[in-house]
Amino acid sequence: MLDEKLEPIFADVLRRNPGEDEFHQAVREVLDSLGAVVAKHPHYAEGALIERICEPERQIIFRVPWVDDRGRVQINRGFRVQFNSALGPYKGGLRFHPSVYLGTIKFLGFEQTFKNALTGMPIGGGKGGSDFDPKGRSDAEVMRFCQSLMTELGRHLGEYTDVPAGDIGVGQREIGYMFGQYKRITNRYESGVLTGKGLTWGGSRVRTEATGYGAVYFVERMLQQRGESFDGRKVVVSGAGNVAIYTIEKVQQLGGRVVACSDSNGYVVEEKGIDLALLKEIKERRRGRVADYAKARGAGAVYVPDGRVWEVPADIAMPSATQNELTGQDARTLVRNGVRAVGEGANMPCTPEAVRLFIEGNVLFGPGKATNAGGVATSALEMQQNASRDSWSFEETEERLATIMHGIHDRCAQTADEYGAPGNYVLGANIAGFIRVAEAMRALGVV
Ligand code: NDP
Ligand code: 2IT
Repeated sequence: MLDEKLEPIFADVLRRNPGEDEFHQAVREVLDSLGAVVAKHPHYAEGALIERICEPERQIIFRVPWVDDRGRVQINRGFRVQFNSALGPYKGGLRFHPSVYLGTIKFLGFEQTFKNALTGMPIGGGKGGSDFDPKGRSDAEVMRFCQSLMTELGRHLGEYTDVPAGDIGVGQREIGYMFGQYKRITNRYESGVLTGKGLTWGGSRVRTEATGYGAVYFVERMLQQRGESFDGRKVVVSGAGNVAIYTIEKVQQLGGRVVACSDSNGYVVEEKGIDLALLKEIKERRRGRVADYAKARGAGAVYVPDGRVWEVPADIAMPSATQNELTGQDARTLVRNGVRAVGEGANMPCTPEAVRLFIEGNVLFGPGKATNAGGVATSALEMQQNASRDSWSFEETEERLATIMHGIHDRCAQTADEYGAPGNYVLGANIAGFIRVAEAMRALGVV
């Protein structure tokens, strides 16, 4: 049940944003946590502050025409939702996936606003992307698409205005093509306009690893609260992209054994542990599939097409693929198999029912907006290096990332304690993120 002050706000969100289920879900989860805040501090419900937080500052939708390798004209739709700039320039990734529509980008931009606030860094929230499907496209096609997208998007960006990065389907290759086009259009080497750049052209060390590493740091800190660690633990990771790969890497460094990972076609399970060097070779260099990995491994690995990776028994689960990939049914299976901790590497991968089952089952649960904040935090470190024309070592940058993740963990834990829900990181993250954004918005007036 929503607080009676928040009920009409949510009703309005439903009415004004029809058909955007993921956006409704993300807003609902935050509003569910805010009842305790408006009860304790009624001023946060004044001045339509919460209504304003739920309404993006600007939503941009545009046509992206490009020519494929056979000379045919293709049309995609581009989006940028500039959600909230109270704390700094809009900051958040671009997602290229055929499922992308306005509701996807709005839910991600909304989540990003609170996530970015939690990092304590001066970044507002935004998100963008396209329904373009990079799978099976040549480098040249990807380049032409990225250039066309940036020709239109570029006018809305700037290092003090809006700073995109990668997300699903967008990695260093795409950031490179977009940065090149932005540089050409503006005739400026404005490094700080995009993050996730390559090391020779303004990128930061550790940005590639940051989301996965950060998620593992967060879960490690949660485990420490119960006197536990990754050492000797069995871990299941979903996805096999950027976040999944560097989650696996850090888990292995901490002595854990990752026994399964997946993509949208199926999962691979390997009791001895995933061979990360081979997985990287197949995913990062050959742009192959998890099935190719399983085939290359032979007898030790079992590939399960169309299966649910959460069937594999694990002590720790790290969903790192996409939204709503872990359902109530999956949560029941995981709890039955004795899962002790779940850390969301992806954005909103667990359905509301799954989240409820984990919390009720006393499973340590790290929500995405806290657990996966290491990516955007390291993007903010990249902006910092660009602004000072500096470049830090791997060790220094990773140290900063670890400190930031521990800070986020502790802020969420303390806030949960303060609001009488010890150990509830969902409540802690939503409230701590909200208060930071809300304080800035109050100070800046009705804008
Ligand atoms: P990638 O594109 O590198 O990898 C995505 C992975 O998830 C792939 O294995 C992909 O499989 C799988 N996947 C994507 N969509 C679906 C789907 N509809 N069903 C099943 N599997 C799917 O993306 P990232 O690793 O960067 O992103 C993963 C998640 O992490 C996303 O939720 C993203 O928003 C979040 N995130 C990313 C950050 C970053 O810095 N990159 C930062 C914070 C959060 P397939 O190849 O079959 O599509
Ligand atoms: O969801 C996310 O936090 C990201 N995709 C990273 C955003 C960023 O600006 O680095």
